Amino acid sequence: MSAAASPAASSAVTAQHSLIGRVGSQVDQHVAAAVREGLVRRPKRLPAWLFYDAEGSRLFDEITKLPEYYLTRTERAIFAEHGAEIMARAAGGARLRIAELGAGSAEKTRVLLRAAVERQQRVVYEPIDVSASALDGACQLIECEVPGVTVAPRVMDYTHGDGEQFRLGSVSDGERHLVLYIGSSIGNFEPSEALRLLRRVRAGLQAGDSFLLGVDLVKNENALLDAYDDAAGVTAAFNRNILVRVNSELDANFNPFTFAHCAMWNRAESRIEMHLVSRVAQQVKIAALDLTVDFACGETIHTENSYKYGPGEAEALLEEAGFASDATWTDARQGFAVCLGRAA
Ligand code: AVJ
Repeated sequence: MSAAASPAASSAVTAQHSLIGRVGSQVDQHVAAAVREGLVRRPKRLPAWLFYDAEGSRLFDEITKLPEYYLTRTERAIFAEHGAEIMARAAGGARLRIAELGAGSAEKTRVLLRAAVERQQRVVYEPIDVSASALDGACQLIECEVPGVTVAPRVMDYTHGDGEQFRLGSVSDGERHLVLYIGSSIGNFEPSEALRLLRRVRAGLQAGDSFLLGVDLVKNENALLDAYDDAAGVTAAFNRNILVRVNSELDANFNPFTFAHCAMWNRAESRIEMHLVSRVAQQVKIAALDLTVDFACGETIHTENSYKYGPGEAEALLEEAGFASDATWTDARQGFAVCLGRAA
């Protein structure tokens, strides 16, 4: 269809496409609403959770192995070195049940679970995720790979609402919960949202329970930028994959290569921002939304914030959320911090 087609003809085509889109495959209304809301506003944005379809999750896993992406390996090294001490402090003489916000497919969760098994022979591990599918598979693997672990997955939305949603199962006498929120996942939240999330978690815990938070630290700007703009282009592919996903799920016609991957350090907000910058003036049709989106040359879609914490900031956040800051572990280069908060 040519760009010069009449408005009437073009909207007829749009309507037909949207019909095919709805009949042929189901449109996820949560995705549809987020894309519409994000692309009609100025500046345009798309929420970072949209990255994680199957291909996006695969690309993220690839990112964690890149030489520039120090976060995962640094946190894993902290767990490997201090796992026993982390467990001892969290347990305080009791037995631990370990919950994790976000499905723990990651190898670094296993490092902590091994440290727990070492201490108490058996441990119940409760991965918590908004999506049941994220909890399948990967979590069950942990039972096989770390003998002594029993996996009890729970579907819960801990990112929204008044906190009523976040309730851990009650523990027996002599047991305490340790909730993990690791991997710098908190970095995607604005400071006010991060505080709300931690307060919600705190409200679901009992005195004596604890919370382990992994945060990325402010550091040399080039090291930060490299981690989000790697030489192999994996992060660029991860960023563009959000457009590929919109194409397939909402029957859109983005050409991902007309958008440049851009990572920048926003010093004032202490965050890395990822954007997709339109290289040309263009129009994109999103058939399932019956929406046409105009892009000026150089216009961006803001796809992610990744907040970096300064010294003492994560501890202050824990305290503000109602935890007593118990201990912090970092690597020798102060690249990443793991903070333990206790529900007093
Ligand atoms: C999964 C949110 C921790 O912010 O570093 C990696 C996501 N984005 N590269 C991060 C991400 C680009 C990651 N988190």
